[in-house]
Amino acid sequence: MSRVRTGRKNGRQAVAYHERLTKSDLQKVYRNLWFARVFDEALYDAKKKGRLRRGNVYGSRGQEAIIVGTTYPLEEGDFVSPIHRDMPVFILRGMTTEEVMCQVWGKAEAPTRGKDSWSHMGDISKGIVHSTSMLGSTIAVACGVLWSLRLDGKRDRVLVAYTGEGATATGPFHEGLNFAAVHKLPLIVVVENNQYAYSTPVELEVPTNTVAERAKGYGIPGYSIDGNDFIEVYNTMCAALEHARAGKGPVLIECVTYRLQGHADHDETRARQYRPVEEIEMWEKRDPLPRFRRYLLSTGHFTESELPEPPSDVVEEIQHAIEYAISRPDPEPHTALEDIYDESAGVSK
Ligand SMILES: Cc1ncc(C[n+]2csc(CCOP(=O)(O)OP(=O)(O)O)c2C)c(N)n1
Repeated sequence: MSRVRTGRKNGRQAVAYHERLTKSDLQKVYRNLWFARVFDEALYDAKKKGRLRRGNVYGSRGQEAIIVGTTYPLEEGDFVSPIHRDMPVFILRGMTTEEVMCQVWGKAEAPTRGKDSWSHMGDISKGIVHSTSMLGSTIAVACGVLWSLRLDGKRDRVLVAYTGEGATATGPFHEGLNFAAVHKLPLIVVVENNQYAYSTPVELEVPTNTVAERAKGYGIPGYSIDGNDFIEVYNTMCAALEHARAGKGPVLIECVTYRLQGHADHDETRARQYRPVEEIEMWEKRDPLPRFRRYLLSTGHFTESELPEPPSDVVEEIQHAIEYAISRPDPEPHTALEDIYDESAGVSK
């Protein structure tokens, strides 16, 4: 059985930033959590029914509290660098649901105009850094973005770089974090420790007790927290943002979680080959969505009927965007060689 770890806060008591969230904030958070869940379910369903024939679906089921808890406290002008399991981050940071669905379906009007699919896109005007295929290099690219912002005098812009625990075992992750720490760049590394890098369990990727301990080598704060608890993710993120904006350098947040399905749609884990059934069942009980709903009900400010599962407008928005994407034209073959080189940068074909 894999070494399943529950969140630990490294002995620090987080500040209760969540107490400043209004009822309307909490309602938005609830909606965003469901948005991520329905987004995931709708794409798996489309793939299964043969409506989506290109690429793979890499889901975030079980990891929604990380997606929402790390994006909710961000400000305009902040940057994110999502990876394959963070598709809702693109939308929560300003891309439209239609744009993202066009990317998934490889359509002509998609951000990469059909040249790539899934998360291999970005929009720097919205602070969304194009995700790199080579895992771990996200951190090195993030350093480049932050260095360029520093040269432009924009020192208070924070970049949140997402990564899996498996990717923390790559070279560029360590080189990037070292550079960020030496130069005190405002980088927040969110490690989504979902216990497996495809089928490789965390203990074969990380020799320390927690991923957060890796931060010690760079002299930066490292937190190991419960990634299935929105409140804990939100509070830790707010503290990290204060640290980074104050010019004190990077922070590493290990969000301990579990992906409640296979690595992608092509990994059904049908035979439960590499994950014990009891382990899956234990994590299903920690599902972040019912957990946040229970929290809202316990505050006494919400009634059952105010918290539908899922909210109908979420389902409508996602279904509408899928139908829109399917109805849009594919790219023309002659566009395949367009936008390959940035000729303004003096690179010739
Ligand atoms: C350097 C590199 N090696 C291998 C791959 C293929 N690959 C894509 S996702 C993945 C699993 C990554 O695991 P982890 O970093 O823990 O993230 P998770 O998928 O669990 O969210 C692998 C091996 C890759 N994209 N880049």
